[in-house]
Amino acid sequence: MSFIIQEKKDEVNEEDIGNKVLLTGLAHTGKTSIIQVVFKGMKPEETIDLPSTVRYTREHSQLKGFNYYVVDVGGQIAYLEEIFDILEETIFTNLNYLFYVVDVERFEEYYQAREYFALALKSVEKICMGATITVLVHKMDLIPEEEREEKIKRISEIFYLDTLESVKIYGTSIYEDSIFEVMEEILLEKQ
Ligand SMILES: Nc1nc2c(ncn2[C@@H]2O[C@H](COP(=O)(O)OP(=O)(O)OP(=O)(O)O)[C@@H](O)[C@H]2O)c(=O)[nH]1
Ligand SMILES: [Mg+2]
Repeated sequence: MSFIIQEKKDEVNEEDIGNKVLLTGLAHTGKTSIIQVVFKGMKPEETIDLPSTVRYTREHSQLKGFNYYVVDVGGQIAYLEEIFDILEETIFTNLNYLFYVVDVERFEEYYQAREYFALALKSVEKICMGATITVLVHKMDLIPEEEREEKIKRISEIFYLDTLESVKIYGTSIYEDSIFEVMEEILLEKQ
């Protein structure tokens, strides 16, 4: 069944696709939830049992009346390895926006997250130079208000963001307005 869905999605014509948006990051960080909540109107609590994304999905979506072509890459290592290898051209060609999602609660994965962030930067530099890159420090609802800035600072340091002036970093949660504010700020800015 999922194989058939994947095949159909692969038939999507990349011409006239609107802005191409990629969400990537390690497994279970909340990428599919963000897409479902922001673009599809799913309620945050309905994301709890979303299945892990297999390989990747791509589909046309709308935000505030504008068209986007949204690519969601499953965060399991085998799928990440694939997008920086045999799928690199498919995933990164014509990309306008890259969102790299980090689960703020999984601090033991911050360094592994950096590895794949670095690969994503390389692919952007090679294939879609100029794409807007944003790091989402996600699931912020799980962190007390007074500790949030510190988490963002920590991930900025680990990701060497002080050397990457064009990359922005935000704290987000699907249970708060932040995910809508950030996605709209970034995606609607040039419309
Ligand atoms: N507390 C909290 N949980 C969240 C948030 N966003 C997503 N989740 C939960 O995180 C879990 C994983 O979400 P997914 O969207 O499937 O994660 P994913 O990054 O697409 O995972 P893969 O497809 O395996 O790469 C789900 O149980 C979501 O409900 C958030 O902002 N806060
Ligand atoms: Mg997913």
